[in-house]
Amino acid sequence: MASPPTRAIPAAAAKAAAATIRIDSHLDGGEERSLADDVLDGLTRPFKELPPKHFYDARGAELFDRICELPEYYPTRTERSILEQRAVEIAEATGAVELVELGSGTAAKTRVLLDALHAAGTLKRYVPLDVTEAMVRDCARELTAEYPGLRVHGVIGDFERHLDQVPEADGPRIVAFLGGTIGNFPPGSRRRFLRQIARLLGPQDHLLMGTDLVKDPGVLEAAYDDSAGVTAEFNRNVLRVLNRELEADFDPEDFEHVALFDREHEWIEMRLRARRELTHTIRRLDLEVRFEAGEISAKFTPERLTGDLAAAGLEIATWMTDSEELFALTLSRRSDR
Ligand code: AVJ
Repeated sequence: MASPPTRAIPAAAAKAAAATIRIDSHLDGGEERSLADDVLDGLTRPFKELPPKHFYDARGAELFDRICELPEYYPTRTERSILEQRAVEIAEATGAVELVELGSGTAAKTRVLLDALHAAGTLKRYVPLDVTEAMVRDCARELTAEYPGLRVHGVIGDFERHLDQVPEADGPRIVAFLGGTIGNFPPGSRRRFLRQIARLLGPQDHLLMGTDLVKDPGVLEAAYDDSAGVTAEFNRNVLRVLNRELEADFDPEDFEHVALFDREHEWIEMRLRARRELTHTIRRLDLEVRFEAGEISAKFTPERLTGDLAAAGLEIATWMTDSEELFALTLSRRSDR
């Protein structure tokens, strides 16, 4: 296992580390426009919806970290345990010299993979892509201290807009997209996004992706409506984001959190349902809305995942799951290599 994050780094070591860290920022204020545009689109539809990325302000990110620790929310710990069991095999199968991670966050699970690649002696570079600059910088500093010789090239941006800013590969690479986040894309955008990811892959590269699997609806619904109410609070937090960023006037307590598994689409739908007839104004957008809004988290069968990957020109090389088949990690390659 990796040692805990190093806090005090001797001056000489810090200087050496600095030389191995490069960070490019591509944030340009487009994020604010994208919130306004997404809200205008999403909340004027007959079935209102908001893209999940807007749920993750500082408080949202904190609440999501708490979700990951909940007894009902199995995806995080299950994915981690699959990674722990298969990391050595992944390192061997890919021979990767670099790891690109989309939505890297604190890179908590990534360390399992970096350990294996480092031990295999192939690892040269880590390329985290994330919107939160402070997280990319902290994690670059920690990882260069933990893994001697590792270079970190951080890309600060939105993985839906800045994939083309990922540097050219330095050798065989793994592009990791963990956490089941692919499930937050509706089917058409999901395939479009997988196609963009596929463009980052050369013939010798792999996509390592985590996907939550279809299972007993009771288990799924509990994972998205926990008894401690943390997921409800996470969902309602988006209303605080709208209040702050777009001068809206929502009282989060007016809304109840609902999580339902839609068997036909095979996704969890999280909704905010107004407890009574309410009309709200979003001042910055000059918009009045009557409310029920939500987001989705799709669950996969092997068939659906194979189909989505095929539409992006990818095929599964290795399918990895836990003993209860709750969650899957897949290594995929270009089908035309
Ligand atoms: C981090 C996006 C994968 O869909 O399971 C969890 C987000 N939202 N509970 C998921 C989430 C409410 C999570 N992802």
